[in-house]
Amino acid sequence: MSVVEAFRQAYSAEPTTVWRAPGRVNLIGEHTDYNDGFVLPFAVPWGITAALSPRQDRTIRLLSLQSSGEPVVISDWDAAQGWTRYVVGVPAMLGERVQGADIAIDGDLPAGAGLSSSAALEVVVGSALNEVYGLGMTPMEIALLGQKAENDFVGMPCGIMDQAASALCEEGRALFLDCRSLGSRNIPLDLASHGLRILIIDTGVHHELADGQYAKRRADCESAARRLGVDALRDVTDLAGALSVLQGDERKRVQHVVTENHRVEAVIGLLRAGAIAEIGALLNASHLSLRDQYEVSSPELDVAVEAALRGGARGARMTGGGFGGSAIALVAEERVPAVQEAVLAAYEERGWKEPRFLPATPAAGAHKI
Ligand code: GAF
Repeated sequence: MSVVEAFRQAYSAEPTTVWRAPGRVNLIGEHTDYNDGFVLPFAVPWGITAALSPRQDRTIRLLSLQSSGEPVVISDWDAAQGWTRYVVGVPAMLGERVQGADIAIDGDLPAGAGLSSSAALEVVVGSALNEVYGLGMTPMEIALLGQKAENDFVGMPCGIMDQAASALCEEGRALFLDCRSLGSRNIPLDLASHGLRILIIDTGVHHELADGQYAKRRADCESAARRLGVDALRDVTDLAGALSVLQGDERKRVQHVVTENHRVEAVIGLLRAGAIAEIGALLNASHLSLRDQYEVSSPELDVAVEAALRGGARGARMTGGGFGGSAIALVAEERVPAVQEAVLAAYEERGWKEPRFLPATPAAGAHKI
């Protein structure tokens, strides 16, 4: 059943609008967004579709095609439970500018793959509310609203990357975002004409503790910035000098963030030069830095990356927050079967659950359908 049919059946009315917002993978620029740095995500072909009508009271009725039964009726927004908080958090952050809504949602993002279903949910709801309540928000303002819902309502201290990717990406392009100025450019990423593919390797694993670890990494960065007397790690220009006054975790986090920002800029330079295949070494360096300096990888991600490279990938790295989720591998078309076989064999050897492979083609950001 389509989301519009589900809406009609549940609420006996036509929806006022229907929007779709995608998930994302991040090509490079990991754990840099909340350090005012650079990121380069692109939207994936999977996402969340929402049919929505405004209501005259402050009630949200919410139906998901992925959970059976009747719509959930939420009148006390603060008391919303579980995944519904990602939805309700959005109108909650808009205060008196909105009333309630009847919503039906349908998602085709692979669950638990770390492809930002939460950001897609926030952005799709924000986009639809923006239209029906005539709020006049730009896509970046919708992204910031989604981030605020996640930070202040859900309680996850994420940066802006995922919501910005979901709101601003364009088909066939990656989004180069300066997370301080919020200036962005859509950079062509024409993999097919170079005979390349980006393969998502979904490890199917999500380690507990991840959320606390994310907050801890962010706190490490903020305390290191204070110690260095800079507003954010983006401002560290003398890496050797910074490392000489830092110790332990702060030292490692700074090493990652500063070098990762340079890697994003280097990838941008190569993409502009039409040298996509050459970004592989930078993807590899990013992974090692996330594994050894930022300490957010996992055995499943490391094995996926190492096996992909053994199978002939041009580069590979974990993508997203880490501690499980997905890795990406840049692979020449003809090497795709060999890369998949190498990863499958490595997982089988360890008795791990089979990973899933998904081809990632850069897709469009949020749009009305
Ligand atoms: C998660 C967060 F939500 C993003 O803001 C970003 O920090 C990412 O981890 C790491 O780059 O997806």
